[in-house]
Amino acid sequence: MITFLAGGTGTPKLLDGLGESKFEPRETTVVGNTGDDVELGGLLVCPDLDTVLFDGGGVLDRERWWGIDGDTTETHEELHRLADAAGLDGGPRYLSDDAQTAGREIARWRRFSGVAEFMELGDRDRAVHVTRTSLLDEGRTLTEVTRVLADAFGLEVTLVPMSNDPVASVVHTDEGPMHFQEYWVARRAKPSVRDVEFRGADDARPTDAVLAALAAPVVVGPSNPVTSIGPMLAVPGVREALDSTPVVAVSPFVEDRVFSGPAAELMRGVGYEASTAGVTEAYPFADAFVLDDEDGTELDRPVVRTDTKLDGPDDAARVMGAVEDALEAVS
Ligand code: FO1
Repeated sequence: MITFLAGGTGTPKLLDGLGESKFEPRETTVVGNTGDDVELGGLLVCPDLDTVLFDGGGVLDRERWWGIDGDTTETHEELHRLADAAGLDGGPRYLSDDAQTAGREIARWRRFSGVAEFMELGDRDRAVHVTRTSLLDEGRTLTEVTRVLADAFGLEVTLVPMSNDPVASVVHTDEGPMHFQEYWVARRAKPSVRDVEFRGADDARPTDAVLAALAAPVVVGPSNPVTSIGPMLAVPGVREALDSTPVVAVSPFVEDRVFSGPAAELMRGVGYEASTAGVTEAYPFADAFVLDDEDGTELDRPVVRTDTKLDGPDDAARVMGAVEDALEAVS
């Protein structure tokens, strides 16, 4: 058994190397970040779960690493196809009386109007959000809904959200607090970051599935340590679980250079150096690291070096090989 902590694009890109590795997809659990999630026009959008979902299902737009490749406007047909694929009965599916009047707790602190929708939702992508949100409204947990969607997309790995409770990544900037998606998609990471808050995390619980997954050796892929991995670490019990199991982390930096995304600004914003050294400080539970060949950072923990660029399946297989070697050194 092996568990990956995934958010953004770094870990999903690494997961492309699973097929070439000694890790069995059927014995692999991917714990997905949900701090990035938003409710948009009443639909719960879970970008980090969906990247793994779409990649595993072979439909990911691999230029952007989000959304569905070649998405169209055939929303209605897609909703029916997806419901069929998931084995869900047709409608009308009237929600319980309680649900008609109660707000959706999972969407707390991240609700946006759909007017002038600030994130682009493709039509087939939207069908996933409609299905997810509707199943939540029918009373299923995010973990259960994610399993239904994973079956519909034919995922080999087990994909679980980090919690069934709401945790919202709120970036505190010089222009005020804003949800991560507003900071990243609408503002293109322009405002300067003063802090990052994981609102709701103190009251959130890791699910039994997450705790069981964290009893296995864990790989923290080269995701953004602050907004992709940070929300998971903020959920009570997760750090303790990581302290008690072998953990290998792949640095998303080459010394102080980052491959993509706003990781550097966010790291500085929360008081870490924007570098591999900062990542090792953020991950005190990591027993070993995979660093780039050109990364000379000296560590007090075992290091396996390789070219950590992830531009395709060959790269992913190579970095996954380094992860295997690092895990062997600490297991
Ligand atoms: N990223 C963008 O830069 N612009 C978008 O309009 C956008 C829409 C979007 C819709 C669904 C989805 O699952 C992801 C989407 N993303 C978009 C990516 C997303 O903002 C981030 O890259 C992730 O949250 C980081 O993990």
